[in-house]
Amino acid sequence: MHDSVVATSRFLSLILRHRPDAIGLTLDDAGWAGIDEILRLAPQDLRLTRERIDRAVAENNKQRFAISEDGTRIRARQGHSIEVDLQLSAVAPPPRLYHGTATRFVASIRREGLLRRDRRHVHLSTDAGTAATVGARHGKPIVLVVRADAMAAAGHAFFLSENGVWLTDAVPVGFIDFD
Ligand code: HQG
Repeated sequence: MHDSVVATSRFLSLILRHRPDAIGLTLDDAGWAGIDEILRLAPQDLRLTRERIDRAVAENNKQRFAISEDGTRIRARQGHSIEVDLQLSAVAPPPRLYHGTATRFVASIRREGLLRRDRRHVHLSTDAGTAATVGARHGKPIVLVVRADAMAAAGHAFFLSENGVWLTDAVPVGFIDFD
């Protein structure tokens, strides 16, 4: 992605997932914010424009953001730490899902299972390669295999974000393969 697209994407992630208050923005219950309001409140030095927002949405490597059908609002598709209701319905997961983490977290995960930590959900990928990239953000990566079919059969709900990330509340240790 181009530098200005990355800068815009980072800013949008910050205000739409974690800190809308940083610029005095308010999100609705489903995480949507008015694009004109963002343009009004964004720091001047970011030189944010409607065109830059549209480009950051279109060229985003993970399709992190969605614009409403009428073109006036924007939200993040997943990754929130603030409370939002994305209005996703529970769906049956594939048999196996993958979670990338850092080796230094493994001992704790063996004790507690996967916890959502600061986010609304535990994030899981359909392929091990994507999970390895996610894990590398935290240190030496390791990919854990989640037996999602057994979890679903045991009554755990799974959600699929609009950009293909699988979400669940927590993964008990009994459903994780560590090797
Ligand atoms: C770890 C990015 C110790 C967990 C990615 C992870 C993803 C534990 C870290 C999305 C634990 C939380 C989310 C336990 C979980 N003990 N550590 N019991 N349970 N952890 O960033 O999954 O690029 O909140 O393994 O691509 O790394 O921003 O979660 O290492 O989709 O769109 O606690 O963020 O998306 O870290 O990443 P994070 P994540 P974007």
